[in-house]
Amino acid sequence: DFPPEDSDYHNFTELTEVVDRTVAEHPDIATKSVIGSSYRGRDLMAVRISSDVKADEDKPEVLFTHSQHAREHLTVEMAVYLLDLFTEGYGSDPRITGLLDSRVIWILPNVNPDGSEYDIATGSYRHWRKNRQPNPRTTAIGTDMNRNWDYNWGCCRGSSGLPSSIVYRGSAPESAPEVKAVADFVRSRVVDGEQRITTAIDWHTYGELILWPYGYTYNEVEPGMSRDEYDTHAELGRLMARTNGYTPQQSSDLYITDGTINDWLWGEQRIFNYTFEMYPRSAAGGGFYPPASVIPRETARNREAVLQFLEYADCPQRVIGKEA
Ligand code: 0X9
Ligand code: ZN
Repeated sequence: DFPPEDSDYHNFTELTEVVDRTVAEHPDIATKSVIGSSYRGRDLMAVRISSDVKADEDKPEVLFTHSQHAREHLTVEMAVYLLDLFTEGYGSDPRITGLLDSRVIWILPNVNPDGSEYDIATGSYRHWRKNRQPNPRTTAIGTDMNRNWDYNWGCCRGSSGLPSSIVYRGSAPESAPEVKAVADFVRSRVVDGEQRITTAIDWHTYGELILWPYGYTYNEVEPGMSRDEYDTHAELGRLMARTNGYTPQQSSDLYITDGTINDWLWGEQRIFNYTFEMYPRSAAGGGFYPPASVIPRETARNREAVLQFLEYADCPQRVIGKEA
């Protein structure tokens, strides 16, 4: 489990309890579904939050994915914060009430539960990143889920073909069962040929960054990313960054990556999307393991960014003055 001084962090059992309690207390607006299983058989949970004031067909959907990387435990706390923010805010905070009346929110609070649990199992952090899926013909365990998505997989030296690497891309796109399950879930939101999810944030640590696609190329405009689409990502990213003090930039400005969820969500699904790299800014702030005392501050720090993000979910291009 977490070390005693970090017991405010939620392990997977505690996270499941929070989810179950939240939906039990707010059955009118929150429902849990299990979208698949991890390699070791843990539930991959999705929480849907929305009111039924408006027909679903008229509501854009927003996706939040958390904890692709095992050691990035603060992102699970971000999911817990969002669950509470939306369910407690509905009916009491007019802005949140309006958003839940007009949007469908999907929170996937831990898409890599095997990795998270492995990271804390001995009581001392193991700095684990990948999932816990064995690889054939080697003792090296795990695939980096954020190199396993089916868009330009392995294209550009932004991942590794070696199972021992921390950025191992897996044996094939979606070879990680967790990635396959989340990708299937996203594909299942295509209704009548239209992807209902318009916008998404994938939560990571650390660096205090807001990153937008593509990660596989340094170019801003590429096949499938027009100037307006790039500018929409950049403008909305900068707008959100003004509220939390993070640094906004294209993903590849950090380093080249391929097979990430960001590139897949945009390249394959046309979902405007970001990676948020949470606290700390540098290793000095505790790296992947900041003290539990920062959880309230560093989750609430993203409140305004998330609410503005939801406000643009009906038409992200509005941020550059172009209603698509
Ligand atoms: O390398 C990653 O997967 C992310 N950073 S982390 O330190 N959390 O591992 C960054 C992914 C950013 N997205 C793209 N470059 N597309
Ligand atoms: Zn990460």
